[in-house]
Order: sequence, then structure tokens, then C-alpha cells
Amino acid sequence: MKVSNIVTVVSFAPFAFSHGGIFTYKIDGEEYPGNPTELENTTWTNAVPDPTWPSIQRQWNFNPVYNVSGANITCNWRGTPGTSSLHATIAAGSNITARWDNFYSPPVWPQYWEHGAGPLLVYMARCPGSPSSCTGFSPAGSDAIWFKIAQTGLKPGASTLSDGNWQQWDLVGHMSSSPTDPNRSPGLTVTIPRDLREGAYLIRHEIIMLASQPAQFYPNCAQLMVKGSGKAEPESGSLVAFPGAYRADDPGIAMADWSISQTPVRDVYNTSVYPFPGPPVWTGPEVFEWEEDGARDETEESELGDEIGSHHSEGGRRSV
Ligand SMILES: [Cu+2]
Repeated sequence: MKVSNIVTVVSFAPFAFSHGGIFTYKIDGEEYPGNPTELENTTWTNAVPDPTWPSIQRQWNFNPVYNVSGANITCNWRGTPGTSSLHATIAAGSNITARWDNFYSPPVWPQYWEHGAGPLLVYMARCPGSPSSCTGFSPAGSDAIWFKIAQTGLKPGASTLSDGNWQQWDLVGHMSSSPTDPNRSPGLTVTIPRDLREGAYLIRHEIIMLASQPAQFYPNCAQLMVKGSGKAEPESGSLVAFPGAYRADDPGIAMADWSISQTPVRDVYNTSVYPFPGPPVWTGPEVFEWEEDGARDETEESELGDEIGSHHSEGGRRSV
């Protein structure tokens, strides 16, 4: 009896422990801890967010979301702010870095993400009011308020959809095999559009895990107070609702399958193009001028976030 219990636990552990989410955000060198309390205080399968935890992050659950039409696709479960609802101040044009953890217990530093195959996508939504505030605001599927600011899929030169060919693998997961390497999981850095009108915004990071049927979605939301003199707001064609932005039969979602990492690679995964779900990336009204007159190169930093935004802005295709 005892032996069979142990065997069960050991064989189940890799699946039970290979989920997770964002555990920290970094802006201008300042660290904003996420809301991991539910993972430390309760069992893995019965996680309950602690609403008293002060954080910029919305409450969330460690398990993946499977239903693109359900309420949890918006900002995970519960997706609501805690009683201490904080906003992190960030200047338009600045970078924010998110780092993921699979919440192995005991925690292993540096933390990293277990999955490899699938894209990373980042959205923002302006919260209502004047001045706008995200406290108490929970967007619904009827609110077409989300715009995509960045997405990244396959690594340059990748020719199949196997695990190690994705940016997910390097940025948030397995870049270094040494557990003590501080660069093991550098996180995902993106730039807030530099002309974005100031105000309170939700930022929604999302990992889609494609080595599963159906696909697994890991959305995490956090509250930002964007400062700046810009006046830009995304046009309606760039705005989508969650739920609503995705369909289970979108090509980049429907392709999900456990066999994605198997060799030999199935024909359908023998490709250098990943069809991102959702709208095109919106980085502000000037992006096309910059590309035409070449000034973009002078004004853009070489930050990863800009690369992600600009290289993937045309119809969601990797254009490296
Ligand atoms: Cu998982």
C-alpha cells in the first residue's frame, strides 16, 4: 500500500508541478513581487488566492486555462485585484520584465518555466475612469479593450516547432542548463508603446503551451500606471476582447498536440512560420514612418521588447 502510494506520487509529480505563472515584474530596476501566496499555503491542486496579499498582480491560479471562450482566459482565476490593489508606475517607452516560475517546492533559484513549445504574447487594456484606475475593474468578454504590444514565437533559424526552437524555451525556461546560472531564465522584456496615452492599464502576459491537446493558456495580469505626454490610443481594429480574441480552431491554437516535440517531426510541425493568434501588434501610430525613413534604427534601443514588437508586427508572422 505504502509502496504504491509513493509510485503514484512520483510518476504524477512532473505533470502536477509543471504549471505556474509570473512571480515577479521588474521596472527600472525595481522589483514588484507577484501574488504567489496561494501556492505556498495550500496544496497544489486546491490553490486559493490570498486577497490580502498586496501586489500589482491580479489573483491567479497555478493551473492552465484550456477554454478560450471562458472567463478565465481574460486574467486567469480569479483575475480580480486583492484588497491592496497596487499600480506600478512606468513611463511610456520604458521596459517591463516578467519572470515565470513553475513553483517547484522547495523553490529553486533561479526560478524558471518548465514548458518550451509555444508563443509568448503581451497585451494591454486601458482601465476606465478619469483619472483611470484598474482597482475594481474586471474586463468582460464584451469589452474590446485589449491591444497586443508584443509577441514572440520561434527563434531565428528554427525550422520545426519542437520544444527548443521557441523563444519561450530561452527567455523564460531552459536557456542555461546550470541551476546556478543567474541568466538561466532572463525573463521576457517588452516596451510600453512610447506614445501611449497616460493612465491606468492592465498588462496581460500570456504563455501558450502547444505540447498538449488542447492547448494550455497561462495568462497573468498586472496593474500599471503609465506616465507620459503621448496621446496615442489604439484604433478599434487593434482592439480585441478576452474572451473573444481567440477561437479553438485558430491555426496557431488548433495545432497543439502532445506529439509536437516528438522525433521524427510530423510534417505539419516542419515549418519556420508560426501563425500567432489574436490581432497584429500595436506599437503606436509612428511605426510605419520609422520604418520608411530609417529613423527607427536611430531612436530604438536594442531592447528585446522592441525587437519582439517590430519583428512580429506584420500579420503575426515571424519575419526574421
Ligand atoms: Cu504545465
